[in-house]
Amino acid sequence: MKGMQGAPSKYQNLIMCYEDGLAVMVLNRPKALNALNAETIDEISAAFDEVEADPKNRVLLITGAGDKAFVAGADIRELKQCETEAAGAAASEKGSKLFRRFETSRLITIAGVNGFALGGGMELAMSCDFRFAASTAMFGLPEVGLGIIPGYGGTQRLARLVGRGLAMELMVTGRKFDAHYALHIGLVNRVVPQHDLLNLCRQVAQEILAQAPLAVAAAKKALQAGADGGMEAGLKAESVEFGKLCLSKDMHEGMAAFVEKRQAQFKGE
Ligand code: CO8
Repeated sequence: MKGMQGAPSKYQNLIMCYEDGLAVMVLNRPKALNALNAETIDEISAAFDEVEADPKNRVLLITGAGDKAFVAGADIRELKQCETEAAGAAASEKGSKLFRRFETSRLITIAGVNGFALGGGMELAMSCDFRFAASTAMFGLPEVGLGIIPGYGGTQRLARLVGRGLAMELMVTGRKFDAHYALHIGLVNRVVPQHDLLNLCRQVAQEILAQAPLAVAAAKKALQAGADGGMEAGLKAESVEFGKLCLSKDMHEGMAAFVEKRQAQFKGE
């Protein structure tokens, strides 16, 4: 993404920026269109630990460097070396466990899809809480054309996002599709011109950051509990989380601010 390249980074394939509660993770491996090799998966994992460890960070935006690609998939040259059943299963599980953390984390994760989001790249975007896309973005799960299947949770998440029939069609044809089609099927929340994508993501992040931190995390937890365990589990989690929030200082602040007609000053307590 423009404006994000060239910053010094302790990572080989990532650039991290921190902006008052918003952490921005830029996948930056231009020679392979930001494809995910094992090193990049390890770096995403380490950077995610770093973001989560600091309570100041509440929203994580993931995007790709450059104009062309979000992430063009798992690294095919590296995957080609995967010749045993155990190695394949382990590589899949490693990425899968990492992406699952985006769903179970207290952080709200946004994918800013700025170009190709194919295979593992689309799987990464799908594991975020929601997605915005540049009008130039292209999506697809082309794995079956390589003799494999999505291995980072894509066989499960696409059906949950767009419904079983459509997910099956897209997955077994390996067909690529554009941002407008992604919007049409509900895979992304909004499509904007490439140059507006980062601003849109920042603006929505600011909207989230203005809310009570514990309430935002609790809302995500309840929604995820229902997505994972069904309606009963979700409703149970909702009540439990609601109860916990009644003990929070922020609830009292939010309601006092309403009554006193002023802006709430939340502390995340
Ligand atoms: N892996 C490795 N290198 C890649 C990848 C990739 N996924 N995608 C692009 N590159 C490299 C190209 O090889 C090329 O390098 P070089 O210049 O050295 O030849 C460079 O990036 C630029 O790419 P192109 O020249 O191909 O650019 P084009 O504009 O012509 O095409 C495309 C862009 C359409 C995105 C094309 O590059 C493409 O089709 N890429 C592959 C997309 C794909 O099939 N992705 C799925 C990969 S499999 C996967 O993601 C499985 C996930 C689950 C794994 C679980 C176990 C680990």
